[in-house]
Amino acid sequence: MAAKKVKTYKNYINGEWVSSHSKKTFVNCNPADTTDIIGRFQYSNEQDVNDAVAAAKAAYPAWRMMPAPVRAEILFRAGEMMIKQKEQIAQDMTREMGKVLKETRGDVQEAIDMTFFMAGEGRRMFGATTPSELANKFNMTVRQPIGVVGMITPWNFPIAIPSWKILPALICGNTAVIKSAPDTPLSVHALVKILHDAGVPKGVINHISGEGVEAGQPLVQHKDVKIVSFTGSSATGRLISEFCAPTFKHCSLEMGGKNVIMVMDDADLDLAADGAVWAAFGTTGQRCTAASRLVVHKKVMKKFTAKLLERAKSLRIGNGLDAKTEMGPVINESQMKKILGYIEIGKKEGGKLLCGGNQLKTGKYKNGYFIEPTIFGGVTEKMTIFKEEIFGPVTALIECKSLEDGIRIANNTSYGLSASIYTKSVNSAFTAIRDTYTGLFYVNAPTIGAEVHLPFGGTNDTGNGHREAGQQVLDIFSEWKSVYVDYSGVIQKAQIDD
Ligand code: UN1
Repeated sequence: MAAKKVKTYKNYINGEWVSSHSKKTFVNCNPADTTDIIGRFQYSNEQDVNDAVAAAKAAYPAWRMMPAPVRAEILFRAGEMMIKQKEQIAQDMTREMGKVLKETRGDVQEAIDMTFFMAGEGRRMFGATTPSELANKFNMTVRQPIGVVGMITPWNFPIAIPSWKILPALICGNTAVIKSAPDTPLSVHALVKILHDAGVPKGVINHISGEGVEAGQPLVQHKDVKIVSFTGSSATGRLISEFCAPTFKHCSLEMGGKNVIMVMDDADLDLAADGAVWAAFGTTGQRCTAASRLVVHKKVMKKFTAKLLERAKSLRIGNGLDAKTEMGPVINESQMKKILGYIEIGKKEGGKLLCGGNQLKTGKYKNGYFIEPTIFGGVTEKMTIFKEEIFGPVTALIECKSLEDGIRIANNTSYGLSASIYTKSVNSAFTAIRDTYTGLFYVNAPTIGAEVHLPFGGTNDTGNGHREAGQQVLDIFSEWKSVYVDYSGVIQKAQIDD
């Protein structure tokens, strides 16, 4: 039988599709069936990074000078093209990343939303005008772009997260180089191709595929890269922030989570169980917003657990391209091993395995990376599975005695991305909104599902104070300039008494 021809995809540098100087490629395969090869991608190295940054640097002056509404027109065109290609991109994304089609369509939709939102910013990007202390003087603030942005993106939202970075960076007038995650270069390739076709000038956006050490690190450390925007683990984020420190490079980090759903004794338990299953097992638990801690009031623990187990056990696991599938595989072998390792630790440390816990390896699962939806009961705050981000289909039930106890447990984490409460009491809801130290909070809704026009990010080890999405993202990709215009014609001295 003739082997199926595997397509080789190229880097995108200075408006052209080019091979890596390394002359090496890597294979991208479907995590639901590793015999299904998506394509070969460039194994980029420092020379490729240098080319891409040089192209971005050269393109910057003209792009900066293009009026923002004109830049926006190009982005609007890109958004329209994305709508047309949504289904194809989603199908490809399910093949390369594994999550179910409904979710990959959502991923593309999030990129579409971000494109239109940021294109709109082309006619806003508001600064402030404000009175002056002095007569005949006008004060205002304006945003200014910064230069070349280096972006490092993860595999769990293969197009949405790149769009959160590329679109705001471009609308502000910066140019960019993106290094895609080794597991999902095709989705970034598709996004960059659309930007190319929509008319983004050469050099404004550049894409290189490859690994962290060979391609990511030289990008972060490149002297002409002025801003680094990263989404990934806290460990890598810490390294990146150290690389950026010596030259005071701007650095925006979006990292891990150990998100929590609090279920109070007055909650609608069916609604809460539906939310917990979606937040814990949607995207196979591979969202930074996934609910890996379920803090449940002791009065309803038994009832809630029964409802949760019933739902989790009935989830249909399989290839995300099959419309009936509700949960796909995990991304790759090393992640699978890591997750299974956490399950072992959970058992050893005394967690009670209530369902799942196993790799699925026979029949239709035999060529993929499948793990059952896994729920631990009786989890305490000392256990590793309470503390560490697992990034897989594993969640933990922890008992609380009251609202205050629940909030205390929720806050007992080194992260701080997303939290939620299920309750019918407006007083409990507002108390939890106020006292839970996270960047996102949901009432009677799961921890996942942020919308693009609100700021996204977290506290503690989840971030370094920045917010992506919302208008707040513009603060990552531009700098404020305070402008004073004195039209008095005489010397006026601020803060000096006559
Ligand atoms: C992520 O997992 O890194 O709120 C992003 C959500 C999605 C984005 C998740 N809109 O779950």
